[in-house]
Amino acid sequence: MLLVVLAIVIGGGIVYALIPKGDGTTGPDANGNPSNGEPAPTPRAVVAVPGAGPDVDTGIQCAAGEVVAMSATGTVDQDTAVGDPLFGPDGYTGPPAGYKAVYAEYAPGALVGGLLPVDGTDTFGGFVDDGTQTGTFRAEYTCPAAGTIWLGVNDPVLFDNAGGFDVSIW
Ligand SMILES: [Ca+2]
Repeated sequence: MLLVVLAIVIGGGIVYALIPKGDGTTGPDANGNPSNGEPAPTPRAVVAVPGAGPDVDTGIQCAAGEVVAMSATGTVDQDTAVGDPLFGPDGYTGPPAGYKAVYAEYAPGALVGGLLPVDGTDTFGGFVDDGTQTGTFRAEYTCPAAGTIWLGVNDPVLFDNAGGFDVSIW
């Protein structure tokens, strides 16, 4: 019996040692707990945002002032009729090239969102590559009021798009 207990203790130690400790900027701490507003171990929702729209009501509610962390992967073809490059959640970030945006303050084709029912005055964007070389982008949204988060693509012409983004909301 003592050997079994020792094996469990040793095994537990090995498992603990194998848990990624992180770099202090992403993910939970070594105990799996969120820290400093970092993403919780399991997202509240994983939402598919189609490049060809329409905008998605995520069903995720937030309180006024709440900071909601999100991560996103995927690419969108902004116009399947031409051979443009695919854009990630950060959209087109190069010099002006004629790409149009619904919200001029964010990059064309970027993953954007906002809050229902105050859509249009509370948008957010600014997803940035998290540097893990996995095509993962992150953003934090401070909810300006109580509401439900929506997500969409910053493109006024959606029907000619393809692809989409997968978004985890923490
Ligand atoms: Ca388009």
